[in-house]
Amino acid sequence: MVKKRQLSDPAITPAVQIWLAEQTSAGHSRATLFKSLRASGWQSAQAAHIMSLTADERQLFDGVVQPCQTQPSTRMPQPKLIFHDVQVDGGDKWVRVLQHRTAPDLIEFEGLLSDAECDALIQAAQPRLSRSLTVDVQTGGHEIHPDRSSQGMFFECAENPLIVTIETRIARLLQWPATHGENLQILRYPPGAQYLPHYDYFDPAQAGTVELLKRGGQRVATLIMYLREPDSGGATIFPDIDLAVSPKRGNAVFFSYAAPEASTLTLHGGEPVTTGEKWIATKWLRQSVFE
Ligand code: PD2
Ligand code: ZN
Repeated sequence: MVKKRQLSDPAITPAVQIWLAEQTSAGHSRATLFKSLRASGWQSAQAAHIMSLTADERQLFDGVVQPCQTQPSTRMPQPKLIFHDVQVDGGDKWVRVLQHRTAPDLIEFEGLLSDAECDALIQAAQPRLSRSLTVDVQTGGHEIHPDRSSQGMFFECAENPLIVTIETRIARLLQWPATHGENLQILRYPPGAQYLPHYDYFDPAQAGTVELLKRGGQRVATLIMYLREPDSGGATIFPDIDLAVSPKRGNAVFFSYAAPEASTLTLHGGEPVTTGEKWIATKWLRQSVFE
């Protein structure tokens, strides 16, 4: 019979913590790690505690709910603003809030990423760039589209320690599990490149949406992080609320949409870069586990 371990068991630290960090860096999913802990004798609540899982994740990894259940979540990604909206806990650092709006829920952050992190992301992405695709709303697949003239790539989930660090910080900052998001995307906009105004959620009226929702449900929020600022142009604009966010290196803009509707006022676009190059990283958050 498998020995039941206690939360106070000294084996939890540091050995388990080191094992967890190594397995995460090796790219194993949180679900896989949870199952390994369970197989080696940890109770579900203990394994969830060790991995800091949310109640939803624990249920999902325990098989109580199915990954593709698409009932809308009542929770939303939502940074916990403290000290009168001045900063947010990112786990390994505090991140300053430059502005906070409520219709839509939108926050502009300062210094979410360090200069070294921005450079490392650009350097790792550069050799892997190709012309950015947009979602084909008819089929749920992807296509080249004139509305989007940037180049981009996706990192693998937890593909290296830098990605793990950034994903972990984002999860803490937005209070949303790292499992409930698409892989980090990098985009490069040379002069003239832009992203015409659009919504990031999948339009329920389009035929391809059923297919897209099978992987993690709807998108519920977007985090755009600026890695390199162009010399001119390239602001992220929100036409419905008359807002333009400057693409300042290390900063980020977060906005959420509780329903896939234009009434969320989350229409947004990337203005053409006029001189220099703009680089961003985008994280799209989903209702449930994206696998
Ligand atoms: O680069 C931007 O400013 C931008 C604008 C609109 C990025 C996205 N959307 C996106 O990545 O969804
Ligand atoms: Zn967008």
